[in-house]
Amino acid sequence: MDDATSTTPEVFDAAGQGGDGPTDERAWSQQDYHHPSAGWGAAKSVAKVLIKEQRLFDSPKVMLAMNQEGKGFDCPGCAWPDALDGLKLDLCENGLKHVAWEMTPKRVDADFFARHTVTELSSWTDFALEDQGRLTEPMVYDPDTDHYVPIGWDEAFALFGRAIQALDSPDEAAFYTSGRLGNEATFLYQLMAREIGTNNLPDCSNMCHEASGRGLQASLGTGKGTADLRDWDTADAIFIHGINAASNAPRMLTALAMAYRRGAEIVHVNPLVEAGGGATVIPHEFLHMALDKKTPTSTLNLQVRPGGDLAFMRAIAKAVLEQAEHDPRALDHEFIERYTTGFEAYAALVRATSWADLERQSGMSKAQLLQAAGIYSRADRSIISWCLGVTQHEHGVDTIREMVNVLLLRGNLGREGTGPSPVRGHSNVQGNRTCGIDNNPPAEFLDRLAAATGIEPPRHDGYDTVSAIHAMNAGRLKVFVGMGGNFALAAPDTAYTASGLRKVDLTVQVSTKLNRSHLVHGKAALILPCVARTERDMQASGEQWTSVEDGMAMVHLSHGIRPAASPHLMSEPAILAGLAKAALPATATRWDWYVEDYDRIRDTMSAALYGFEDFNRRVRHPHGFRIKQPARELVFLTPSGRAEFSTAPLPDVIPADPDLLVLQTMRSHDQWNTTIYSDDDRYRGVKNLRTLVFMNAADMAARGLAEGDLVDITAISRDGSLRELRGYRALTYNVPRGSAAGYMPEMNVLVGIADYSTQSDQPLMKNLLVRVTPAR
Ligand SMILES: Nc1nc2c(c(=O)[nH]1)N[C@H]1C(S)=C(S)[C@@H](COP(=O)(O)OP(=O)(O)OC[C@H]3O[C@@H](n4cnc5c(=O)[nH]c(N)nc54)[C@H](O)[C@@H]3O)O[C@H]1N2
Ligand SMILES: Nc1nc2c(c(=O)[nH]1)N[C@H]1C(S)=C(S)[C@@H](COP(=O)(O)OP(=O)(O)OC[C@H]3O[C@@H](n4cnc5c(=O)[nH]c(N)nc54)[C@H](O)[C@@H]3O)O[C@H]1N2
Ligand SMILES: [Mo]
Repeated sequence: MDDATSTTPEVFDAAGQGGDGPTDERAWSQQDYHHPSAGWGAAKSVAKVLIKEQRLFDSPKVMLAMNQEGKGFDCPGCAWPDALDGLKLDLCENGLKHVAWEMTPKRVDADFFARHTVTELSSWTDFALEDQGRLTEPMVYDPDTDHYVPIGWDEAFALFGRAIQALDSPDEAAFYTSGRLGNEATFLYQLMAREIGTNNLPDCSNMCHEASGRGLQASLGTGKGTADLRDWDTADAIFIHGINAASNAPRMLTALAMAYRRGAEIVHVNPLVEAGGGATVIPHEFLHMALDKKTPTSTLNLQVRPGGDLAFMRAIAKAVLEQAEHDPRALDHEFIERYTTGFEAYAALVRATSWADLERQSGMSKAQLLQAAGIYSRADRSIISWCLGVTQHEHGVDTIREMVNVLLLRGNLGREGTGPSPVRGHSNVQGNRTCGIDNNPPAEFLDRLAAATGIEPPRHDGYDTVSAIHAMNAGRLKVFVGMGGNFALAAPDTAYTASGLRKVDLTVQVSTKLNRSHLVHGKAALILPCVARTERDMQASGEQWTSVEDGMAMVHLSHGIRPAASPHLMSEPAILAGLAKAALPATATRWDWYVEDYDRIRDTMSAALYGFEDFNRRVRHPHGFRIKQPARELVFLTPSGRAEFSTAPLPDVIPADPDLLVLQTMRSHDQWNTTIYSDDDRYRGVKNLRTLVFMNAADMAARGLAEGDLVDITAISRDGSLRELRGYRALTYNVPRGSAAGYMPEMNVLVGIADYSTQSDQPLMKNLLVRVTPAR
């Protein structure tokens, strides 16, 4: 990086705030990006990664095995579903980069750890840490020498077992899940936690789509979206809120381009005009690829005020209700009558909300709002989809319920081409929740689990991500297990999270690559390396497969095809069995028996989990199977037995102090959550710079800032505490006045632990109140 200084507080010793990319002497630059998304820019970027990871030769074979029905592995890149015709080269630049990252020939072995102390590694960038390659054998932290040293698997398990048995209460242990974990391992993981006696199961969903689950559950009685890929292929109008599709769900672009060709309306609602709101070259259309021929992926881009999506949706509802005064077809009266409750109260609320308030809170003119409403009312079938731009706000749950309200008005549910459609993040994050990762599990789930497994699960709630961090800091958490992920960097309030992790007696990280969470560790610490998604998993009965659930509730098998990165790796289910047996000497669960043959885990899951009946047979179908969505069949598991209109007050999302900006933290094109591939952000035209803040030209001018000036960013937390990042560069960008944007995870130093939504408990990662001033 250039002269951008490090930050305060220096959370990770010499390393600054974490989340940094490769150090590079090149100067930074920024230009507008005029090319279509995907296409040759993407192809070039993939080639670079394959060359860097020395994977140009065997990659084509591996890539062709990705997302192919009935064989091959599920792309770990995102949760977008696989193409249903199974013929397409169903892959994307960022999926390929993600797989290449996993397949690197580089290794982090015992010699590596012997050469570097933890203190030394702590001064490395996060890029450099992961760039060392794959972890090869279990390691334990040695406080006398400050090195990680090798430990046998059995000894490692025994260390964990002793730590669990030494607890005063099982609730002194917490078990974090990142959304990579396959369904079978997920089931064993929650079984272990609950047999130990705790529901402390924080997960990345607590930072991601918790609001979606809660909103949909309250409105429709299901925590998932109802739309699937066929619906995306048949909708007349698709509304896309708060997703950077070209970077974070690139295979969605194909669905959007196809929708455009059939004449569907595609409305992007986002404070930024992202590349997905432009045009794309569809990668498997080789002729178009050769000619760089682009297809639009948008018919309308609307720049919403941060947090203004509820107002935007209510404006659509208001326009629909006004139209209904003279046009009986504006509302689906029959649907409302038969399937919903609360319509009158909602309609009264909407009528009572003024256009002036809706304009102000959405940040759009009435003309723009009516244009969007016109698209919605002309369409026979509409889908509304969203991602983090909606969920990581205070009013995420209310906003999602408002989206459902709007869908209900015109019966856009339970029919082809319609429905709510959250775009999930990690490739199996939805499966994790389905298979029991829930710190607040419903009683029916626990009853079925008890009946199927014979364990007595605890009935009280456990910690989620935010409460787990508090518990660590208060000395109430003694053992923390990270099943994948990078908790130290992904979680909010980096300094507070780090101090919490350091107070824990034992941290256990099950990982594929070295990351910050191995360096910010408990008094004792284990690194347990595992077999990855692309790799073969051999057990006593032969080769095993694992299943995953995509973001549209399709469950299918994933077959690793490459040899494991090291002969000393264990699979995630095998590691969990080892940990569980050590922690539970009198266990009633046949852990080894399960690991010998994952079909046995699936048989128990059939009995324990709703929607997994006959799991082993159905999952072997070429596309797997779809978990039944009752709401899709117009069966509503809500208290009223109907779809419930909500009546949330219109939130005021405009900061009272005009000097404050609303800052969102987002991903660059060249990163995967806490994994940073480079300091570039292609579609936003940025090269070699991550320590930046995008601002509106008028907000720059008001602060006397010129392009590229160094600034300090001070976040004002809800509890009044201040957090600061120094020496960032302010860049002019097309963001609404009063808002700003920068990158996660480094900006997690600005997210106060008190800054979480009271509706979803999600940290407000898209809604920080900050002051930006010229650097001191
Ligand atoms: N290549 C790649 N793919 C990924 C990931 C990755 O890091 N890299 N991460 C995966 C994960 S875990 C997830 S959860 C998803 C995340 O996918 P995204 O949700 O696309 O993630 P972000 O980069 O945080 O982008 C948030 C988007 O919301 C917009 N936004 C911010 N505030 C608002 C608002 O108030 N209203 C609206 N309408 N929009 C707003 C931002 O401008 C931005 O476009 O991607 C998954 N896929
Ligand atoms: N400020 C801010 N913070 C955010 C967000 C934001 O938008 N803004 N987004 C949030 C969201 S949506 C999410 S989902 C979280 C992500 O949080 P996490 O899921 O905790 O983080 P990742 O960066 O995805 O985890 C990367 C690590 O996972 C490990 N890993 C990779 N593959 C495997 C595997 O197959 N098995 C195992 N056991 N380990 C593996 C590797 O060691 C790698 O270093 O971050 C959240 N944090
Ligand atoms: Mo996520």
